[in-house]
Amino acid sequence: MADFSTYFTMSEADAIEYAKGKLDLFPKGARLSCREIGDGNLNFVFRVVDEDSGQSIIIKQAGPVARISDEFKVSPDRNRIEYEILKVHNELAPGLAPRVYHYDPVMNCTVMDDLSDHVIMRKAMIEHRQFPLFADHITTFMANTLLLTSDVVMNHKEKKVLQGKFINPDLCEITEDLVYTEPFYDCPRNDVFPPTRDFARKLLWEDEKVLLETAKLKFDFMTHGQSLIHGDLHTGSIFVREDSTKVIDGEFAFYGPAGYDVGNVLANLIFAYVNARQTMEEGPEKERHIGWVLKTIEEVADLFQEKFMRLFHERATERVARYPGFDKWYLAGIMRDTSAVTGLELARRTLGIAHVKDITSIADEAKRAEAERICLIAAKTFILERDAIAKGKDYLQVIRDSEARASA
Ligand code: SR1
Ligand code: MG
Repeated sequence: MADFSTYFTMSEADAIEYAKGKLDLFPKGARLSCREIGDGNLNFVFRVVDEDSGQSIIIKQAGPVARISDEFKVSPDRNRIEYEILKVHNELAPGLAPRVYHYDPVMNCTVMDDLSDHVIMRKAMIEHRQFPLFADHITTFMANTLLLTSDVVMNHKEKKVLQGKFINPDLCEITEDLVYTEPFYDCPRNDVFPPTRDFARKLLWEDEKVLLETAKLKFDFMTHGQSLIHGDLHTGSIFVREDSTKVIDGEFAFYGPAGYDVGNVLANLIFAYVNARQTMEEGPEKERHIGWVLKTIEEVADLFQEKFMRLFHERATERVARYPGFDKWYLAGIMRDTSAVTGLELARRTLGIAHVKDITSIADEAKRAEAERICLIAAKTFILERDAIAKGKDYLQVIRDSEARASA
């Protein structure tokens, strides 16, 4: 039996032994079972269940390479980052992240709440389910975590110490490559749906204006240590239930532009919208569902700004941040980044290596091709027109305009 004193990639049986020998979360002699349930790009996720009481936990282990491809050699230190960010999220946004119990720097694993009574939001959105509290929950999460870790609120020396804990070179490199660079040229690693290739070439790859803006945005991402961001806040990193939202998978966390998180949420809601638009049968159910998704997009942009501003006025400690007009200037910068990142995420999930099921599961080829055109046209607008896009209604207008242009 392993004593877990040297790292190895665990099997389901090892995870049971680990829970019995290294954790104090189950009664002695409990009959434990385990299943590996990870379906993300990077890690192994073991669900360990006490067969008698039904009590369960998650053990998440980082392997030495990414699951999506062993081309990505990602430091297992990402597991420490995930543990640390879960503690921060529990403190700043209570109830909106799983509780975390244990971190093991040898086995590179973290133990947290099992959220099996929730469902991964991307999956639920593809099933066209609705979550009426989501916009409220996620905007509280983002306003709290992004403002309260910034220099507006935190003591600047303490912020720099926190920033030091979240230096995350390997995972930042993935984002720099996969989000900011590769989708904007004919990179061999891209996985482009054949009917989309020529369209992408003309719309994005051959447009020097677009390329220049993505270059500026990449340098912002690498140098603007504004807030402790989640760094990968797409709908695959969010568990939902009708009455509950939990943010998971914070291994990409680092000090970066606050708009990165908000833009990720908005772009992934747009993918959900496009999926419903292209796959649902015409009728009142479709109308209701897409109406809810569009309302959610609008509310995420607007509620985030309201809550951020309110919190800014309650919590700003930095003297100069309280000078009249600074609040609006600061938030306008975040919303400009939000628009740009919405565009980058739409483009990279369509053209790059890491796709989203909302689009790839559209079985009809012509409908998928149209979906991809909508996403790419919107992507370009969100990037180039980022100075003018901030309110919820601006997002809806871009979606409407992109739909009209995609089918023209
Ligand atoms: C190599 S990892 C590919 C993608 O999966 C993660 O969830 C991030 O979004 C990353 O870009
Ligand atoms: Mg992830």
